[in-house]
Amino acid sequence: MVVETRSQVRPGQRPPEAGQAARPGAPRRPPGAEREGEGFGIVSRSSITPMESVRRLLGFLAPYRRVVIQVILLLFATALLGMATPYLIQQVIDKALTLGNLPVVALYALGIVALSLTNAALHTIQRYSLAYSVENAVYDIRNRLYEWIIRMPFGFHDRSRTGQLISRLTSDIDRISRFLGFGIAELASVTLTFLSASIMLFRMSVQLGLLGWTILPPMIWIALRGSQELGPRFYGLRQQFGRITAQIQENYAGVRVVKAFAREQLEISKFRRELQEFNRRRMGVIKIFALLQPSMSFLTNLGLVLLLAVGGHAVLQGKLTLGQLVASQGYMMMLFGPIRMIGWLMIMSQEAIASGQRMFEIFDTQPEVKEKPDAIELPPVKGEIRFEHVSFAYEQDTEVLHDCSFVIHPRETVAIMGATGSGKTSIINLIPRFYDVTSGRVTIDGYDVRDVTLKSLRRQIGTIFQEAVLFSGTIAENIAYGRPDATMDEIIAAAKIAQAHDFIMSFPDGYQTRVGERGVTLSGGQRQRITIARAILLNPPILIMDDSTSSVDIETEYQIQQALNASMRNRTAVVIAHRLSTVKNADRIIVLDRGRIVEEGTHEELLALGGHYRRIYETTLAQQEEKEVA
Ligand code: DGT
Ligand code: MG
Repeated sequence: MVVETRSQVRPGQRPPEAGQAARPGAPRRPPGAEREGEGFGIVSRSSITPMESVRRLLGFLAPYRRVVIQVILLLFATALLGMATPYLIQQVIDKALTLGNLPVVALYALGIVALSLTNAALHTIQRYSLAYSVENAVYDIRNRLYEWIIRMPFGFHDRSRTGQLISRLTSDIDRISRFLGFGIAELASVTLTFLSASIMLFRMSVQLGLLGWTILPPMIWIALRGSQELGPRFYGLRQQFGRITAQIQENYAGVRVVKAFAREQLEISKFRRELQEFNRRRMGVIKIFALLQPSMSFLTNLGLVLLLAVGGHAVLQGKLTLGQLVASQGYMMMLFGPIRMIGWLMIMSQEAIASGQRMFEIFDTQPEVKEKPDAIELPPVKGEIRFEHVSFAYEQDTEVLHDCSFVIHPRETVAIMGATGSGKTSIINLIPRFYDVTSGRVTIDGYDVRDVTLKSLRRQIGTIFQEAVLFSGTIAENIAYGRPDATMDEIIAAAKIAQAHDFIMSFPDGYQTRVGERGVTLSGGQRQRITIARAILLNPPILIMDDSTSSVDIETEYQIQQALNASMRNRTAVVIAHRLSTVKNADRIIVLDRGRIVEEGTHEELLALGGHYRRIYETTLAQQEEKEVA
């Protein structure tokens, strides 16, 4: 399957944002913007064969096999019962109507009604059983998918626009569910009907059977041609629809930027163009339909006329009864009906198989960061972090850290400094093993982080990310995210250390104030203090913090600083520092330059050295000092 990689926002159309241009290839992107040529890194040409896809899709039905067998039996029963109606009509005409025997006519009529009722009842049970097993199977698929996505490591989520991935997979699952829930059963029923109607027709009259079969080839040809034409057109239509939704989503997310740069008109005309293209493609589909259905009807009617001519002739010659002629007409309709369906079913099956290929491809992706089968529990640590000749690359051949070695002692506070893009975030990402080193090793209390279970490792490391992420829920729930069992007292204690208690209490609902979607809007500084409280509540022996540069007022900055100082006490702390106050508080400073450690020491030592640190100090930190004094 082809993966759409066309960027929705072309470089020239991106409104220039401060700082964005300064860092080509930087990982942070404006909301909604996609790097040119970026895909999911998966499924360009599937390694999963269509057969395997079908086999594995059916595998999802395996737990419900008893119901599935019931469905198959019911399918047989209904197909066979369906064959009885024309036969009964034949009997009623030949044995009763032509002889004027009304009571027998009534008897047959009752028989036909009873048969239809039975058939309808069996159909209902069959539909319901099928839906039961398929809905359960699809439930299993969705669950597995969610679990899989949430368990995938950072690297995967960096590569894929997760939102798009999920929406793509949702539509794949829809297609799979339609195929399992309707397609397969219909395919089976159509085939059964076709075969038994053929047999019945030939039994009525070989001549009429042959006649029916001569109409079949052109019908099948039209059906298959139609599905060949429609398949790619449908695909194109969906792609275009995806483009439209993506644009709506992006403009919605970036509506402030659109307005700020007065680009409304441009966005509107862009949207109009996409919509026109959508309409054009829709008309293409409708055109095929407009040709397809009338030609099918024409062939069906042609078949009927021929049947009347040939069959009527036979009746007049006494070779065929009137009842047999009428029944033959019924069987011929049953013969043609499936052909009209077959094109549809082909498209549906092909799509579902392709969706299955895509889905299984994803399920088969091996995560880069994987627990060893014999990983041990990391015992409670003192908090010594050691980097030994660590090199690291997000993508092959572009190393962002080169041969980094350093030791952070238990309870030490170390600040990492360096220009933007120098690799600060990358360094601390390696400690909780969000990524794996390319060479060298990272150890905690002597344990290689790759030898221990991820859970036992991450439980002992409190992480405060560069971006403060809060979930929909109350403030209390957000603070207790890592420890849902925490008591209210513990939550409040953590919030106090993080300097968050006072502003939380200023809300009418206090700790029960809802944040996130449809909740109160918090300022950057407030959000950050909540995430600090979240990390403190874990009471981890190691705390790592990616302090954001977000400019806050002096008062907030002071409070965040207090929060940090308090939270770093009594544990190993690694802080990416942008503020002089943080740097001065650190026991030691590590200076990074383009992925290399260039200097290491205390504030005074590094100033005296007169190298990188001194330059950073003179250009940025000293100004902060002036601001603080002022
Ligand atoms: P900051 O936060 O702007 O002050 O910069 P740092 O020092 O935290 O830089 P960092 O570690 O985010 O980036 C170091 C280099 O690695 C930079 O050239 C961009 C690149 N990089 C960062 N994240 C990713 C990623 O997810 N994928 C790829 N391919 N490259 C990345
Ligand atoms: Mg960073």
